[in-house]
Amino acid sequence: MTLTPTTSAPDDAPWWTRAVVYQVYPRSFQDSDGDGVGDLRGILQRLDHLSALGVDVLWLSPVYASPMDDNGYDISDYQAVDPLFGTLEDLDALTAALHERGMRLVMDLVVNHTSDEHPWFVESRSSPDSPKRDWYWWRPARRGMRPGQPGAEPTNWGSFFSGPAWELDEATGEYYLHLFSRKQPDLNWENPQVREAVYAMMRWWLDRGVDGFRMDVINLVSKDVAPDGSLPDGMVHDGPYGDGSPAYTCGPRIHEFLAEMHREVFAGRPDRLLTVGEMPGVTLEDARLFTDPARREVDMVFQFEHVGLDHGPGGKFDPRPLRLTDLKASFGRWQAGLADVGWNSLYWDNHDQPRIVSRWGDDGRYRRESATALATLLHLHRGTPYVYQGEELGMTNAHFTRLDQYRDIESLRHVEQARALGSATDEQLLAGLAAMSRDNARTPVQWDSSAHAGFTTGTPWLEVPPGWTVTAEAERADPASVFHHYRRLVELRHDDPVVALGDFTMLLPDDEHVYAFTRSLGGRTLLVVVNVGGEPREVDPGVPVAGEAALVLGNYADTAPLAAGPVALRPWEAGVWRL
Ligand code: ISL
Repeated sequence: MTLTPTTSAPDDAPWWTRAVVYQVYPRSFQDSDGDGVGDLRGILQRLDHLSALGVDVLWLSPVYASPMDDNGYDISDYQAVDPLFGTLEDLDALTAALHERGMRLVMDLVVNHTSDEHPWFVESRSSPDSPKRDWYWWRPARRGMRPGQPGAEPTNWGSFFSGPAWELDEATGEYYLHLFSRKQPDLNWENPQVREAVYAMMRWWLDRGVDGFRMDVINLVSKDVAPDGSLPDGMVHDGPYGDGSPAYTCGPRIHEFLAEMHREVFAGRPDRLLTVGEMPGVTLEDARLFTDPARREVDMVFQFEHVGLDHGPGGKFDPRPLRLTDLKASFGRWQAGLADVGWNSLYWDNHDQPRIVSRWGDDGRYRRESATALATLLHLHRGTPYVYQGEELGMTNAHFTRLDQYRDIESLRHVEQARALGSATDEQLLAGLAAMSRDNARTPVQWDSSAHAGFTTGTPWLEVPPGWTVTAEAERADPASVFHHYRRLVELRHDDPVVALGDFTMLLPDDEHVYAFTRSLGGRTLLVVVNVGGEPREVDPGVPVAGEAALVLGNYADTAPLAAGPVALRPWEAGVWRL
């Protein structure tokens, strides 16, 4: 694969091209007051950990006032901190402490929907004549049907969390749209007052000192709320619902809205800010438009192609093994597609995805090797890497054995729906959740070997995985650990412009076991070779090596310099060499 050479010179590239972002899911990071839920003061106590890792930005999942139907992604007051997490003063203290350490704070922006307890929605629902009625999507029952009659929903769309995407409001006899839970009504972005209210709130946060936003499902805000969705063979969402996604994924006015948001919120502000749009279903073509600096929409997007590669015919809870060649084809296409215009985000884990070491690595015998191999693979791509709390420790999935251990709304609704439809046995449900539930990433961060892994002195809201052994304390004490490997990857990106900005060339695209590529900039080239499996392998990456190539980074203590010819790799061995 030949790529267009990179035009950006290292010196004028934006700061975030050489930055690494660390995501904190506050509920599970560190509890400071013994109520079993993590909080802002807990984060403040652990900033040394972030400094030791060397990350540049903290992305904080929502801490706003919320009924917590979806752990804070259902917001009832955008300008208040939920008491569960602390106070606005605690947040200011966190911002200041991060700035003192040379880090930035990126807040989560959840404006596709609010909580149904947000005053905007309370007012909207109060009457069809409410001045805020049009701030949300209200529709009468389907023509010729009675409100509440099965199938009378205005469209046949399913919600992301099982069940229909419409909820009947008995009082007014109309339905409101909720792409997520019924407690997360969708805002109507067609209404300019809604957009202005959102922009004003964003400016308020920036004025307060935060450094940008991760924008939750921001590509869903422009919608064509009319057509029924096609009924898929496989279930996109559980149950007999149509797929509405063509009507709300990157809808008709999405680029206009994001350009407007940029003008109204970000224009003229210092370029220390960072914006990243979370965009399920975004295509590469659209991502180029969203991240083209000349268009001034967002700096980068989270795309979902690679994390969908192991979804089976029955959807995400019916996973299949990853084919490495599929991952190469996908990542390779995104690297090439955003080489001349735009920018990638790189991630394995977040609060919605299972843990990478359990998903595509080996969380038993080769936990350390596979976690570091997969980290090397990802971090040496071109783009801004995101590390999710605990990923840098090689934390594993939850390994729950009972359905009653789960807390996540998506998992619980999925179980409820499957039981109602009789579409899966409890054993099948348990297997699906064990592999894919969002709770896999949400178990408490394992700090030390004390009770509940040092996360809380109380009872954690979600159990620490039974049989857990990994701890931050042990990881930080061991120079060969997953933690120190992540630290070295961060350092390498800071220090070497080839890692930040070099061109990407995929090698061995048809090999099912070894992932290999080069990065080149200004005549300097790095070769990356990763054995993605527990068997030893020998491959010839097919790039000329004159004499010996020095090792830049390996995940075995004695990974050797590289000579011409085949490379012998031990289980999950990963190496970066300078050619
Ligand atoms: O995790 C998912 C279900 O498989 C995704 O579809 C997820 O819902 C989607 O990525 C959007 O995620 C974001 O918005 C949701 C919230 O529940 C997620 O936690 C958030 O990351 C609604 O706000």
